[in-house]
Amino acid sequence: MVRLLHLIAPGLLAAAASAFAGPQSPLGDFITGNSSAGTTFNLSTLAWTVKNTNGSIQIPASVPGQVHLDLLKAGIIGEPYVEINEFYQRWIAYEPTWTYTAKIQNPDDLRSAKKIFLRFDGLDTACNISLFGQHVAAVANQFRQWAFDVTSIVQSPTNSTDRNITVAFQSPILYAKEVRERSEVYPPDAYTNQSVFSNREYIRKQQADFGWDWGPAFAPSGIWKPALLLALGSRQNASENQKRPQIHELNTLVDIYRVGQLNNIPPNQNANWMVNVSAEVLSVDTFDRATVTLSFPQLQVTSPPIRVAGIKPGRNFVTAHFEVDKSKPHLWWPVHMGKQNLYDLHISINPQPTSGLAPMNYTRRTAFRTIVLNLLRYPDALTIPFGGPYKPGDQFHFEVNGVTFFAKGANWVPADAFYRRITKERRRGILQSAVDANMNMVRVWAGGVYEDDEFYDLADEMGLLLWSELQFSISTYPADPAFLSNVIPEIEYNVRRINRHPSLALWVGNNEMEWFVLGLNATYRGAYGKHLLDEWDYTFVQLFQRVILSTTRSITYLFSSTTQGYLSGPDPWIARYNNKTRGELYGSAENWNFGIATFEDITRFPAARFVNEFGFHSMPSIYTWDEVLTSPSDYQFNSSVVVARNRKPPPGGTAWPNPNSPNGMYQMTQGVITHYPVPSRVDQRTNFSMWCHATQLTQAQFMQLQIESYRLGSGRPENNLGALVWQLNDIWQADSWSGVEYSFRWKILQYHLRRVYQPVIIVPLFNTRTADLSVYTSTDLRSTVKGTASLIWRTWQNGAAVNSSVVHFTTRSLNNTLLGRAVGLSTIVPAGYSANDVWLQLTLNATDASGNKYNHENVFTPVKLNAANLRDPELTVRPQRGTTNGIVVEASSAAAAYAWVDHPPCITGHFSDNSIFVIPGQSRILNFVVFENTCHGDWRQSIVIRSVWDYNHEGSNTESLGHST
Ligand code: BMA
Repeated sequence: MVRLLHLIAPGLLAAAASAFAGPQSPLGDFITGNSSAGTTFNLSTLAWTVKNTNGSIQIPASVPGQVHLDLLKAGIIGEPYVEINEFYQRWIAYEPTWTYTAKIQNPDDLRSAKKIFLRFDGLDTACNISLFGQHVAAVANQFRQWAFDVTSIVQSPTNSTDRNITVAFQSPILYAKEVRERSEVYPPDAYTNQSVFSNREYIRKQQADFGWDWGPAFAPSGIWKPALLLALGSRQNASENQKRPQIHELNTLVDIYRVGQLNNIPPNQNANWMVNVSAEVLSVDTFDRATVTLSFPQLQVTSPPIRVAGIKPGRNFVTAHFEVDKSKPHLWWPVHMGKQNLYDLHISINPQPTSGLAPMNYTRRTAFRTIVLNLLRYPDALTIPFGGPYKPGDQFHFEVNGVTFFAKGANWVPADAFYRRITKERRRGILQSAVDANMNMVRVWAGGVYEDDEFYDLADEMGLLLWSELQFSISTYPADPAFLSNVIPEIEYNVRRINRHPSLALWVGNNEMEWFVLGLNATYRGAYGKHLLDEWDYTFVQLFQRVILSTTRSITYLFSSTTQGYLSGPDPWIARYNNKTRGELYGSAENWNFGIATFEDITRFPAARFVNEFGFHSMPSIYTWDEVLTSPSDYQFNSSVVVARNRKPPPGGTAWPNPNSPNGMYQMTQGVITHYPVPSRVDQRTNFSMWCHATQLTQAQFMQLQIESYRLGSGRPENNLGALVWQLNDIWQADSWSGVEYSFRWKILQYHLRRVYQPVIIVPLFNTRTADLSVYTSTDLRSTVKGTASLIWRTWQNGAAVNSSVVHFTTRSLNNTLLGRAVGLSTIVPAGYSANDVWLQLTLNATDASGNKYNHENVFTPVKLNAANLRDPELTVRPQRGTTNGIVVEASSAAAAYAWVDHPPCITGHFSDNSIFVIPGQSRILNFVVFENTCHGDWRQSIVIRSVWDYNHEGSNTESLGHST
């Protein structure tokens, strides 16, 4: 078979690509000067309107913006997230055309420029652009930046009256369908996983816009990123020309690596640094003696002027590199491993030295670090620095600055279905929630967008590593020239843009597609199955790898998120697929088990090098529901509004409400009734709240159990060095796998993650099949820790200690220590006590080699809490005197299981701890870490407290749950 796709040589495509990129320039009306922006006209300052196909709707519009948000502002629609508005608002995505128009008031000001370009940092998605009545371009890729030479249109308009700029968006749903229908080479039975609307794989648009198994389907359109008109140079005279910028920066790759470094391979940490800069610029003229000067003012390091190849009119890559002595910069480290040293890199491009033309100067913040995902085979003769003995096979772990570490984290999904309303504070709040939960890594999952620089900047500052993905997710994607020639510039643009950020940890080709395509390969078998796999291999393993590896030297490329990794490499890297040797271990794993009866079975957890997805869904809190439910009758676990928002499993089509919801609701219900007293409160609202809480407790316990097991994996033959929970955040207010709700409120999970991701932990690992309880310590610190652990059996009745022991331990880096073991409940539980009456409190205090102190607390309940003889703990909470954010939690009569405090909605942030066991006589002080406080008066007057006891007992102070303000 002739494979059309081989006709495309990546290098050629790269050269022909018209993707332009760039961190946002200082914007404003006709800013003149020697800025990197040149003379720019910010199109967002125009009076835009947007209208539907027949003009029956015509309203003011925002640029950047999205049509749903314009309609909301104009009062045409209500808040899309409220009740079932998502369903009522589907027509917006089906509307054939949304046309954005604005009049450019002052075109005469542009007449003197030598060249005029129209620059869009993002258009979502398929649209026709015209200016002054003339066609400029038709484009269809949300993730690219565009720049068009419109000099002749502006300076010699054919239409004497039309002074409009117009961007007409086609319905993304109709566009995707059309592309599919006219396709000749695409898989005829391409399978779109997860979505409500079909054919998402045919449009380069956020894939979750078409619906996902935790989110709505709005498929918004709009000019979603800034838009500029650029006037470069002057046609008038030489002296005028000297004042006007000759070049304009679109996007700059900053690639800092150790001299001799190759992608995917741990570099020599003693080598000097190479700083490679490649600026993508627009130029008005030919400049054949241009120079670039690079400097780090904070380091007092400056390169000599570096001659660059001739710059031509139009689009150019200006590339220069210089070496920085290894002793000069301080390294950038992830959080908890060291400081986040960041440096400004000054870039000066001098188009024509001695000509009097002004150089273009700008700054990019960056850092010095190496980060590698080590996928190489374990050496045969193993000297084991940590853990072991190893299971042979391939490695799968990150090394930052040559240091191997355990990646602790979660998966990021789009923080709103409408990108334009994701504020910096929202991003900061969620990323800070990751850091505060002791995570060091977040996976930017492949069904959203390539996040922008603000997102990576925050992560750079916080020391959060970002496992980043190309935006392709579980489907079969076209591989024909038209598709690939649109996608390669998309990848180049984003890889170049993001590369300067030290938080960038990895590029992965897509979400879960190795598994998906191997499945198709097995289903179809024969020639067609082979075709699908070959085509995928060509695109994601070979082509994208070449694109990324020819763009950056500092980052690892992995072709799929969950994978068996590479069979061989590095030149070229070849995928392993099913080419495995028995007894060996490769790649990363996921764990998806929704069978409640078995999910505590630790023997079913994957023994893998790295587990990059595992999760269970739960309800958000009542406070988050309050944002979108409007009728008291909605406040029931199975009310139609609540069920309609459940997307697990997804509908797999436009059927509404989701016909598969009962399945997901059943799983959550089973999780609750299998483990806890069944919530049965008289007040409907309180009962709903208890149910939501109980689903969260199910989720939190299940995740904690897995992470404990994966962390112990660092000292076992699988040498597990990563656990990323599915998922960190939410796109809207609904049940999902998240640890942080849309309202920022931490679910129970997030508090349990904060504990289980601590550097030194104590783990009661219980095998439900054999009733084997083994208590371990484990650490991911770089040094050995020493300490003591105390194990105290207590009663539910009054929390009294009935048996206790103290164990001294030493635990090596990335390793475990077995403190004790007992088999069989009758042996485990202290003599004379029933398993239903007691629980085990485990605490540790440890010190590392530098004298830093650590502690951790855990519990083991020998029976499920619905079988435990719980008593009313008579919980109380009060403000801690002399503080503004401290509270005191006390149990006056019995031990409280998973005591939980809720803060009012007027304050965001999280408590220092929550979901804790409280013992009579031992008050617990919790501090609130405030993100934002808009409460009137002391917010602590409105705290609500509960524990598992309250699920099915009246009389506590929880009746008014959520009503506080
Ligand atoms: C994983 C993800 C997502 C999905 C999640 C929950 O596989 O990659 O596609 O939302 O599972 O089903």
